[in-house]
Amino acid sequence: MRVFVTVVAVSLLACGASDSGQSGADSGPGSADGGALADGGCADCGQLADLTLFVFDQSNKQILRFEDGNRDGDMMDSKEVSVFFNNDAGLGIYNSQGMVALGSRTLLATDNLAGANNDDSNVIRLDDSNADGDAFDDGEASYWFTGVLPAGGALTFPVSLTAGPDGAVYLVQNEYYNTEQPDMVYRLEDLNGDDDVDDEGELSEFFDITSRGEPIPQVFDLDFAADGSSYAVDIRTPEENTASVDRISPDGSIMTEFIDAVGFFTLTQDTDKLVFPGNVESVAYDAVNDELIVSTIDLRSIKHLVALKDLDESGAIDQPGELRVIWDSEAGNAEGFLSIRDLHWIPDGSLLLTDSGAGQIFRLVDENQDGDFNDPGEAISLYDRDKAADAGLPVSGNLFTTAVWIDSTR
Ligand SMILES: [Ca+2]
Ligand SMILES: [Ca+2]
Ligand SMILES: [Ca+2]
Ligand SMILES: [Ca+2]
Repeated sequence: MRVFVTVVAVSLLACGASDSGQSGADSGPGSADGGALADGGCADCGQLADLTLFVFDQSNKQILRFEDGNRDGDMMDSKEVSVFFNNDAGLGIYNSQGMVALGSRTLLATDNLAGANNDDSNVIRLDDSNADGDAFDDGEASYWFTGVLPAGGALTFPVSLTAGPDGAVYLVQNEYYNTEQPDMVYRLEDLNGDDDVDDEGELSEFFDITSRGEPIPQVFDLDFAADGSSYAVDIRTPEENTASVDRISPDGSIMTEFIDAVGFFTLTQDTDKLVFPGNVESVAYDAVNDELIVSTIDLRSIKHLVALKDLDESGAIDQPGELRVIWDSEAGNAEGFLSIRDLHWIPDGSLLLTDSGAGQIFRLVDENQDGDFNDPGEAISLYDRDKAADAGLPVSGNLFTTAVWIDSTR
């Protein structure tokens, strides 16, 4: 049985500081002023105020911004969705696979194949300083990281961008398509506050994924726990059922396997919900329960969310009771659900799911507090592209990487 605790104050990690206005007076990721949350659990179901989402729409090469302006529990009302940035503007955004929100109107976004010739990879900083819902105005878009690497050469294929608990931002470079550069986790921090990381000491190598040897882990998502450990989705060769979640130590010295596909299957205790992961997709750290939430795509096309907690501190998920299935797409009442592209934990205990294929965003809330999100009414639709046109909102294509900013709750 999972019991949500009352949250008095939580370090919001990648999420936000208390910032009641919409002025862009933002704090950085992991900022010390954290943010005080009211009662967690169901008192706030569907009413998480000041939740801002940025989602990359891969089909239309644009970033959409979502907010629940009228506080009715969805992001489907007038002016609640806007085109924040696209590939028509100067710097452009062609394909983002990693974004970090620095505020309700400030965003870092990786771009593969950026620019007029779609040839450079970088990280851009978008700041809607005039608060008109986009970053198209003068001075609102700039390079945060131009892509020049410390060991020479340039960034080629960033696949993830994550805020760490130390205030730095971590970028995963995955050379899936060539071997020009090593696969690497880079640490980026704007030490001098000039809104870029191109100054001395602002960029360093955190973990060399290539150093793990063959088969080189194919990392496509990364999230941090409070102790500085980071957890990576490693898809390697799904056809051989070798998908795993890997753990990088807080000092970046070693990567070990946290759980593999066999572990997912053998440690599923509820035989009605056996997990046969053909792939793992996204990870999110739950700071209240100190556990890792992982999304998997089953060989039977069922999607699962699994909660992992290393109870005996062996460094791996290897005991019964260390794995719980908390949602699955068969039982989970998420109408029309097709595919998980991104997963975020919210400090009131809810989870955000970005459904790529169907163009939907769900918020999962454990209304009856029975430890899962499978009960009626527990999958709340925040956005549904099939209904967006009727509401006069931008109609998305395939929704991709998602960044979350949280100001406060009522
Ligand atoms: Ca609304
Ligand atoms: Ca603007
Ligand atoms: Ca700087
Ligand atoms: Ca439930």
